[in-house]
Amino acid sequence: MILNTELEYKGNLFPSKIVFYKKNVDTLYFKTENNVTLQVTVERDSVLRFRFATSSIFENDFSYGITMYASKGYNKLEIEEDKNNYIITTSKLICHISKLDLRTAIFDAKDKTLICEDELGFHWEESYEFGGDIVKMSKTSLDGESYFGLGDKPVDINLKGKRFENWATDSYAYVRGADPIYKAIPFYLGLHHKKAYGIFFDNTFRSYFDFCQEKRNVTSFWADGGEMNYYFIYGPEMSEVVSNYTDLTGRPHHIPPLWALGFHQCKWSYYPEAKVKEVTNMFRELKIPCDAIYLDIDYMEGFRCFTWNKEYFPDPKRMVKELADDGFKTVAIIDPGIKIDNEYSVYKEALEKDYFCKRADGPYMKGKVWPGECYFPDFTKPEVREWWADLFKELIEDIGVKGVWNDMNEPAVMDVPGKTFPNDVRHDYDGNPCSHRKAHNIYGMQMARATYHGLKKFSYPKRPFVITRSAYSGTQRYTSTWTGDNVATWDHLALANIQVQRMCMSGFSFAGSDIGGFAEQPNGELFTRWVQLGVFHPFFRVHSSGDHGDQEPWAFGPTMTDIVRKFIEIRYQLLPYLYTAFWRYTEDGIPILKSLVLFDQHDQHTNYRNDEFIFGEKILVCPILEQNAKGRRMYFPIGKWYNFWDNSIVIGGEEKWVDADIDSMPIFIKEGAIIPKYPIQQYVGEKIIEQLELDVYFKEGKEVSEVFEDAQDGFDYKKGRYSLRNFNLVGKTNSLTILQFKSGKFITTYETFKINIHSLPFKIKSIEVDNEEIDIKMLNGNITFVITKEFRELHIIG
Ligand code: MIG
Repeated sequence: MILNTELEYKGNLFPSKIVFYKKNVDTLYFKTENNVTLQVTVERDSVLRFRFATSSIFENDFSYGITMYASKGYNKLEIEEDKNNYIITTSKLICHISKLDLRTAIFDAKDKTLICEDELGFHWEESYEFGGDIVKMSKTSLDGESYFGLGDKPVDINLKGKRFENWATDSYAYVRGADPIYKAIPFYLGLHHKKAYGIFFDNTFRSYFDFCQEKRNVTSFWADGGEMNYYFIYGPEMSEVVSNYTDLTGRPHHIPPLWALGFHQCKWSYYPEAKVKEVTNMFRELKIPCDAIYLDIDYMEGFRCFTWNKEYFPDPKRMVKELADDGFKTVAIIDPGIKIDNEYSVYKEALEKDYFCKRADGPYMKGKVWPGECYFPDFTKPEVREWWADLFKELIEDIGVKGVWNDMNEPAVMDVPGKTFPNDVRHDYDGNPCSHRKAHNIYGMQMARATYHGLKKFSYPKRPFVITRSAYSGTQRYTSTWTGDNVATWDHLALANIQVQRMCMSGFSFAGSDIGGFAEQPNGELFTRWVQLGVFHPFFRVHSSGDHGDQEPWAFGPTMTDIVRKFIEIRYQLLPYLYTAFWRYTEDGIPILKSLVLFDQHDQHTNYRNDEFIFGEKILVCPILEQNAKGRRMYFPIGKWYNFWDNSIVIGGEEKWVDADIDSMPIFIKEGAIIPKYPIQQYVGEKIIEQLELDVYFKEGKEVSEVFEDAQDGFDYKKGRYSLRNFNLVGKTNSLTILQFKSGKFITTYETFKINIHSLPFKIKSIEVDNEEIDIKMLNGNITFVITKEFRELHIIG
């Protein structure tokens, strides 16, 4: 063993002065005297990519994070030089590259303000043990700068003052501040002087981010290997940064089937079949809406993936059909570990075809998981992913399972240090062979990707539904996700709120938490408060580990059951609203939940808020996070808000007390909003929608709302078979006008809108629909009437 490597240790190394410069269309190369090359690619006017090679030899340019659909192209590209710098100008950015040492400074092209500047900039340390470099970058933290994003970190929204690590880790019962947990999303946003930018460090090795923890005014990031390869993404709006980031790393390939936005009930585990039926029957009996029921690991034969325990589930196909007839979609778990068992066909086939991961010297990567000793498919090999996808044929096509849940894909291994594969495990990495050091953070993503392709193939013509626990940037293209094994505590409720918001601003909106807590048991109050929050999470699932008591909506007595039902019903009413937000997210990458800072970065008060968020575009929500609370203080963003429960108006821009006993929670609607609602259904598709309700909230001024609908599943919407309605509301002191613009070829099942006007500042004299006067009926100060869905202009005159 080499005990002293000091001779090899050269410390931090830095680029020296530029001696050569070359431009090739959109890419510039700067080479230094000490043989470092910086490659700058102008991806778009607002997106620059920086790559450094310390011996001027770049790696094969391959990324799992970047989507092939990322847009390219810019309107302007000028290169100049002055005494000290090369200067790159696009229509959005000016980037200085120092001739002395490759340090960069980026400015807003419009007003020339400094957005982001290198402190030491790029530097590196040679890695004696593994070869290659430990690559490092440091940036100056500007005056009043705050930091956000970074995927799933269970800490306050604003990351300033903290250091993080990205290394996907199984984290049973993690605590506040635990780091790293299940996901590795090396993307952050910086915000200062009301302008925001983002940095995506596309390096899959273990990476680190320090936001002014080590040094008060320095932010840095580094990785154990690979290249310093990062994208600078300009806003200046935070939502534009996220949208540009998801343009690079991708948006979901399609909107989820509508049922996937309903309520999901899960537990580790519901078995045998009679238990599953008991649970689903109870939902229907108690009239609590529910769309999905989950089968955790015990449905399998000795935890062998793609098998069934025939004692517990003698006829899965029949059961799944019966559940489907009752409106339940069955979702089944599939883990990566394949049991070593010569009688097991999946194992035998993978062994024969050489699909399992191996150690450096040749043995298979053997690890203990639920089935006992296992081998693990190398999902980083295209052929293995195809094989894996095909394994779903029976489960999906024959048995009729509608969704698959990928767990343990960090990958998790039991009873070993580090809880995962050793570093020396080899991976194909799509033809770029490497060790687990490089493949670890994308292993789960590639498993979810292969699963997604299997489901896509065998669910056709319906849309696939997948959930994953581990993820790297870009995983949002294939799957939904949850925040892993949380705990039934009030603090975890607060964390769930933050974690899901942060996932949304990290480009991954289809996220939720284990409602009620996975470990330990909530009391009825905590469970109910958690369901209330879950109503406003993109992924809405109750899950818990079996050994801590029951966590079904009825497990906490009739009072809580009634409240929980009432809130799940709100979710079902809001389905067209949420579906529209999903469609916006898949189209433009606009986060489905907007933390207040993302909603209004110009209002300084929002920069350190954690609890309040905007659901979709128009609904302000603030969960109750304390026991015995009868309400709470919350910050209202600037603007006017209607209390969802009583239509009272709140003027934003300050903190206020809001009453919210256990049967209520703070929900507010942005003035001018038009909120589409479906009738309450026990599951998606239970009823044919015969009328769309539109809740209209008056505003003096203008506001645009939209509602997107289609067949609720399938791919026809991509061919234009959707219905998009834009509502332009204009309110004046004595009138309210709504203009409707419709596009798309889908014909909705309903013919009429039920319009509910929530408070008007004037008395109605008449209502005209396309210039024809209609009769009106007054209901407790609210005005409700029915009009044709084809209306073009609704005019309410005071
Ligand atoms: O080692 O499948 O996070 O949701 O219920 C535990 C059993 C394995 C961890 C998941 C959890 C799931 C559980 N799994």
